[in-house]
Order: sequence, then C-alpha cells, then structure tokens
Amino acid sequence: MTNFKRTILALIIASAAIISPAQENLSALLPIPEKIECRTGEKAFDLKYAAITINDCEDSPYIKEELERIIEERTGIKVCSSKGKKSIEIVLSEEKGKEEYSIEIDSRHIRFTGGSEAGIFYALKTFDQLLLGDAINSNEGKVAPIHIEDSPRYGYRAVMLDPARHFLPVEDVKQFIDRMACYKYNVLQLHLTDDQGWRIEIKSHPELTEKGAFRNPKGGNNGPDNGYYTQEQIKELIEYAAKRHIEIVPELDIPGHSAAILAAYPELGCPFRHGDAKEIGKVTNMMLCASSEKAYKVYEDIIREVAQLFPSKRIHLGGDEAAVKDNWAQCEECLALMRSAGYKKPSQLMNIFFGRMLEYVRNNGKEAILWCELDNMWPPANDYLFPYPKDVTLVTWRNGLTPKCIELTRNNGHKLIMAPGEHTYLDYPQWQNDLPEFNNWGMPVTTLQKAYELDPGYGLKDSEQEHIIGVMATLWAEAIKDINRVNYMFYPRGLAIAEAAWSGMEQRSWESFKKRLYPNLYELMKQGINFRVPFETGGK
Ligand code: TNX
Repeated sequence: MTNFKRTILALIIASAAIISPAQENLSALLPIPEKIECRTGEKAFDLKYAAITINDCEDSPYIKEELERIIEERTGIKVCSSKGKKSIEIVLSEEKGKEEYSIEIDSRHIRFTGGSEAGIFYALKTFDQLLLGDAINSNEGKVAPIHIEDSPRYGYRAVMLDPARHFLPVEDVKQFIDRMACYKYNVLQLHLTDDQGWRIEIKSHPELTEKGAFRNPKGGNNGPDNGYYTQEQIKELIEYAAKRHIEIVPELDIPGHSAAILAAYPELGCPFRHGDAKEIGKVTNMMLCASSEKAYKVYEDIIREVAQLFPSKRIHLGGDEAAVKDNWAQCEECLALMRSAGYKKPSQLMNIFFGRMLEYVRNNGKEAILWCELDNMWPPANDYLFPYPKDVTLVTWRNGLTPKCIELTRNNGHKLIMAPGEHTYLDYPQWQNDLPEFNNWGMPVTTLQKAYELDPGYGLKDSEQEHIIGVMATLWAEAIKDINRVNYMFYPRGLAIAEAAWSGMEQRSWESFKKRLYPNLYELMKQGINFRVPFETGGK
C-alpha cells in the first residue's frame, strides 16, 4: 500500500471511530461497576421475538415503566407482558445492601436483583448503559450475556446546585435530576439562600421572598436574577427526585452570605449596620447579628418550616466565609456578649450563634451539615474554643485544607463529605481561558483529568478514612446563569466525580474512563444536553 492510501485508510478508520458509537457492551459503563464477567461465547438474549414477562413490582410501577422505556428507546422493541420462553425478572433480595445490585444475562434470562428499589433502579441504569455501549447488538434487539455485581463506595453522592445566585426554574432542575440519576448520584443539595437571593417560600415570613427573591426590577419572575420555589414546587421537586432515588438537602447559608434576608429584615444584622444599603446581589460580607434575638426567632421559624417540608434528615446551615471583622467585631452588642461569655475574640461568638441555631435543627429531629472552616470557626488546637459539635457533618472545600480537615474531623468524631475545591468545584474553568468569564477565585482551572484524579479517601489507610461518608460536586453559580451553562460546567467533569463517588479505586483508571466517556457524551448530545467537548482526551 502506498503511503497515500495508508493515510486515507487511517483517516477513514479514525473518522468511523469518531462517528459511530461504541460497539461493545462495557464501553459506556460509567461509573464502572465493581465486578464484571463477560460471558463471551454464549448466545445473546434476544429481545425481539421473545414475549417478555416482567415480574410485577406492584408497589413500584415506575421501575417497570423505566425498564420498558429503556428497552424501547435503545432497541425500538416494545416489551409485552404475556408469558414467554424468555423472561426478564426483577428480584428484591435481603442479602444485598440497599443500593447494591446484580445483573445476570444469558440467552434465556435477564435477572436484575437489588437490595431495595434503589438497587434495582441502579441495575436498570447500568443495563441502559450496556445497551448504549453495545450499539450493534442493541440495533438487532439483542443483549450480550454478562454478569455484573455492583455496590457503591459511598452512600452519599451529591451535587450542589446554586439557584440563589441565579435562579433555576423547576423544570430545569428536573431535567438536571434526570441526568444525575443516570450516573447514580443520590443527593441534590440546593443552596437556597445567599447574598444574591432568597429562593424558598417561608409561609411565616412572606417578606423573605417578596423582597429577597427579586433583585432585578425588570427581571421577570423566573430567573436568572429573580424567582423562588413555592413550598408546593419544593414538594413537587422532592417527589420527582425521590422517584429517581435522589434526596434533596436544603441549604440555608448563615450567618454570612445573608444580604437577601437582611434586605427584607435589616434588624437581623448588627445595629451599627442597620442603616447600610442592602442591595441584593451588590452587597456582600454582611452577617446576621449574634446578639439579635429577632434573628434567632426568625430562623427558628424558618428551620421549622424547612424541616417539615424536606423529608431529608439533614439540613445544611452554611457557616462559610463569615466576615466577622466587618460585623461582630465592630458591634457593641456583640462585643458585650463576647465579654460576658468570657471570650476573647469576636469569632468565638460562633459558639453562641451556632449553639442556638443547631439546637433548632435538633429540635426538629434533623442533623446539621456545615462547610468546614478552619480559620474563623475552628481555631487551631491551642486556641480551641469553637470545636464543632460532634453531631455536625462537615464538608471540606477550601483549596489546600482538605488533609487537615480530614484529620481534624476524624479526631473529633465528625462525619465528613468531600468537596475539595481542587477537584470538585465545577464553577472553575475546565481549561485555561475557557468559560466562565469570571469567578471569585482568581480562576484556578479544574480540568477533567484533575476532577477524575479525586480519590475521596485521599490515599489514606481505611481506618483513617472511615468517617468520610461521601462526595459532593459543587456548581456555584455566580457565573452560571441558566441550565445550559450548568450542564456545560457539569459535563463531563460531573461524570468523573460520579465515578469517584461510586467506584472503588481498584476499578478506576483515567485511561479506561476516557474511553467510556465517548458513548456517554454521544448520549448527552442526543438528549440535547450541553457539555464541554474534552478535546484534550483525544488522540493516543
Ligand atoms: C466559596 S465554597 C463559597 C461560595 C462561592 C464559591 C465560588 C463555599 C462554602 N463558599 O459562596 O460561590 O466559593 O467558587
């Protein structure tokens, strides 16, 4: 063959590889399952001519609908419920963990076994990826024999959306939830309050949304600057997510990040700042006053309503980036309170402030989560006056501080969620000079590979990481104005984090992930979901 012909042939092969979806049944599995055994040599299960029985899971018709939808979408075949020679079985087994599942496929049977409906749901999501990856078999209505056993590394696999900075309408959040579920995420944290907006209806204090949800007089009612979720809409979202085995955790950020509530109730801030302008979205560094009785009273009401609304056992109360020196340190009432408590530093008032706020959470039968702050809130050991109460779950997030945070939380008996900025902050650009146009952090870059490199256990011995309960990807939205941008920032890095949260380190590899990414990107494209093309993963 001449060099020219060889080049042409290579180009044809290369373009075929790009255009055609993957052709092998493992190629779209993401997150990668724990144990996979391909039964090569055995005949495929034929969906086409078989009458298929789906064991009725009576109390969960959704599972059956999902299975029928997956088969029809991937193969064009409508399964029929009459008895036939070939069966698809769905089995619940007490021997498996809640989210654990197996898939067994041979020429005559397909069996999905799950420890609960969640396990079955994940089995179906994996089955969907088997069909997606094995395009040639799927086009013929066939499924290659295989045996998969799978269970998650972590029970808490979260994404945080930030409708406070830019409001996301209900339908957009639902679309995001649909895709999260495909990658086995099971928690959606909603950052509902910040300087830029108050996004949840509180019936006992309607001013919160009347004033706090609208920062742009010409901006309409449904994003990006304005808008809030009514309690009815929140219920609708909770139900929609629960069907997909996703729990919604509400976040109310206190005592900082509170310009929106202060715009509605200036008297919750320190008295010396009562007269300051409180323009939502323009003013930052304002705090609730540690000595304002009304602040405690209003939050007691808010926490009660939020606790009743959300079935989640957890409420996130923020606790990050509180500008103590601009507020409590200059407030006579706070300084008097500090002295009467025998404290030396205004930041120690966190003890009193969260001492009361956390009590409201407990009184409502819930557990609190807080962002882990080592400077303000958790002074070094020799100045150890605000240890977080042990029942608080902490989230590590600040760049560079995660190893310290893992150690301190372990020594103090806290549960820890891993959201280290270096890997999981998906508001950072994905490549030098890529979007967003601005962010707060002097533009560090979190490439797809950097996101993938997250080992949530930070390479520690098992005994040193037992307190880590999960992982969270965050989509801070100062520069994210709508769901298309959310998706662009999330995909594909959100797939890397999904695998870090679900799969054990022994199963994971960047080289394998890169390959499994392509059919999934193809699928996102087909669904009309925005993503960044990870051109850097091309080539050898
Ligand atoms: C820090 S992370 C914040 C957020 C910002 C984010 C921007 C955290 C607990 N606080 O308020 O949106 O940085 O990356």
